[in-house]
Amino acid sequence: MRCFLPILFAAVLMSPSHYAEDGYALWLRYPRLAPDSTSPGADECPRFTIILATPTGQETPTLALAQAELETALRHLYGQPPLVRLEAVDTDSLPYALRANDTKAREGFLIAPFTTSPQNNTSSSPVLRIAAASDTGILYGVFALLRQLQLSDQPFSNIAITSVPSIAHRLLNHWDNLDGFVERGYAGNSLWRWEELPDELDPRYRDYARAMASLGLNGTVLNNVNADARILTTEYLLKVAALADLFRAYGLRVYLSARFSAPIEIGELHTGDPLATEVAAWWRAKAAEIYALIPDFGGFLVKANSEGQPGPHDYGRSHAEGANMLAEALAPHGGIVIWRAFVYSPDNKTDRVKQAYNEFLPLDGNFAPNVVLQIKNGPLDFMPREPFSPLFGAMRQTPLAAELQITQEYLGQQHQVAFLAPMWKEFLTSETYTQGPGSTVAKVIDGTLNGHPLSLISGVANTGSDRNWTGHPLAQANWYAYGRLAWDHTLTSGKIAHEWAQLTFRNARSFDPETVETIEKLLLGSRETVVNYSMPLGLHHIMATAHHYGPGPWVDNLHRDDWNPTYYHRADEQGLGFDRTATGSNALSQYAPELQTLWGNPDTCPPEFLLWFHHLPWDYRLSTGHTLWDKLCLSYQQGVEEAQAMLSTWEKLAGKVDTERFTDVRQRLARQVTDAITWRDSCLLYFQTFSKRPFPAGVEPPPHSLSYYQSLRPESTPGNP
Ligand code: BDP
Repeated sequence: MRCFLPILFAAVLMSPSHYAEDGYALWLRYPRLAPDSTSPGADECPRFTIILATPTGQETPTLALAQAELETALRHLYGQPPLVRLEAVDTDSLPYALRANDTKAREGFLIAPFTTSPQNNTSSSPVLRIAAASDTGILYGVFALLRQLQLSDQPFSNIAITSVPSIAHRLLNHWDNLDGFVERGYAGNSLWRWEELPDELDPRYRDYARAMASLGLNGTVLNNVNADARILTTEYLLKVAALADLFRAYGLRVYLSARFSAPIEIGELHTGDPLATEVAAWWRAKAAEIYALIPDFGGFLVKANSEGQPGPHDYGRSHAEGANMLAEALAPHGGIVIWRAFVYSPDNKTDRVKQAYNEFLPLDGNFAPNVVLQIKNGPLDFMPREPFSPLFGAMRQTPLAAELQITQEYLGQQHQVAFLAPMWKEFLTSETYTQGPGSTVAKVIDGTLNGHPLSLISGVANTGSDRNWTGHPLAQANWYAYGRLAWDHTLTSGKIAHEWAQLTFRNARSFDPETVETIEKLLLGSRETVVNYSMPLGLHHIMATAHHYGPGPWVDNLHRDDWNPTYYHRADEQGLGFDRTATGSNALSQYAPELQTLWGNPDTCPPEFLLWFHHLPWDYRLSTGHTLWDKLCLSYQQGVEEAQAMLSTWEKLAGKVDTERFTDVRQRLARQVTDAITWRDSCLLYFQTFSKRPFPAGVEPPPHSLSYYQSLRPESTPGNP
């Protein structure tokens, strides 16, 4: 061990986390590990050799980043930088999965012990080879290797991984405005300093791109879906190009949210009609201008005719006509249009959750091949729990992308822990039954079920200018989980939680696997806890107005009926819940017959969707033997108790987690307990005005009256536009 001490000292000085654990380093902390004990001469500082093999074998900016990452990481992990060699590989010798001529194969990688020509291995230390059909594949392979080294006690020389992403386009969507405000952002301001660009480049842009590459995320939409047309002016495009230039080597492509009325607002046209020749010509010219500046520009994300945004309906045209006009402008350059399906109209009295299906299903087959329809996971709006949007099972001829919300708009924002992998897995593994059992949502999105080469997933970012990127230190786990699932949707929540906890909290000098296990368990139960104390049993949209933080089940005075919580819970003296069966809105009819049968009968409907699909009497008896009223009360109570348990679990980690992050998380968990109690007491007192029943045993009586809870106003609510 003699050579480790001075190197350790140097490593600490250079470590990305030498500031104390402020969270900036994310899951890329590279703490010192013990040397690979199985390597010959381990206690003499093993010097690993890593071969990076691409078809050309030539140095590129991406390969330079890959080498630098290996050097920094291994110096920190083992006290020795590796020997890195570039080599050419014959593509035909790569595994079949890496040879296909598509994005997924190109971005895949192979990591294997190098055994073919031992004579080339002049040292006795281990040699690994990372091979890929592209240099981006190599960079992803490097991050996978570094992750693996920190996770397993596998000797370096045994690591063998072949991996190809499930989905071709893996994006973050930033809801960032040009003035730095982040809509539904709870971690400070935008990362993009538009006023400084293009001349000044914040070093943080590189750290962002590196974090994205470490997860295999390959696209970023820089601006809010409620778009400002100015992003498409030459002045802003130059700024966008500066970011794109910087992100390119990390395999990260830039996309922009485009405002449909931009030709009027910044182009001096009098119309934005997609069928007007001058409008199509304007977009063609705009696309040409963009690609001249940003040759690998990804494409446009569009929110049209939704919540006041302009769109093709303004001219009596369909969503397909609008999307196809933009698609035609981008097609010659290889760009795509990501058209959002989050539409519902103020004049439409149909159950809001049915509207997107009604709007888009008739258009199936009418979209250009470079259009992908981006659909939120549920048919309403990122609630703590929703069934999957029925469009995923219905639109077979259009590539469908999932939009997930990483930022916790409805799940406690920056104050509460809600690890979202279990929610996303629930969605991805949902059966659509389109082609019988096994027709999961994941297979729709990855393009395999309906045979679409274009596949895409988007996550609404939870990043911001806060030093730790995500506000709540544990919310980093959601950025991580999103990236890992976008790469491989078959990963389990447990594995992802374990990886993240170990990479983020491992401290080699006092490594305690129990700490990692405790954090992992806390994460895994956290989303269900939030559901229990806020919207259990399929309740939805009963949050406070505008800022969406905390309870507001009593709200009934908003100018749009379908923004009112009372529209959704439908509490009355008879009972609670939204009847979406044939006797109600019949939203159920938008799902496959198998699901209609299962969900249509309250006795077989899973309890978590009960009040989503049914209006049930207060005395309705659940399979657990409880009445609906008692079960509702007990669910809220359970949520509170689980929040309290999370706090006491965390408190046991005192001294095991660094003080900075320990204290920050402890404070937020204490706040979460208070918030959970407020949710429980507000909702139960309010629903009790209808049920007129006492609280069952075990439910703590609220200390205040309903009017007290109705008068509460949070002090400051970031992210509210
Ligand atoms: C809602 C948000 C709103 C977004 C909208 C959207 O409250 O800020 O603009 O979704 O996705 O959840 O377009």
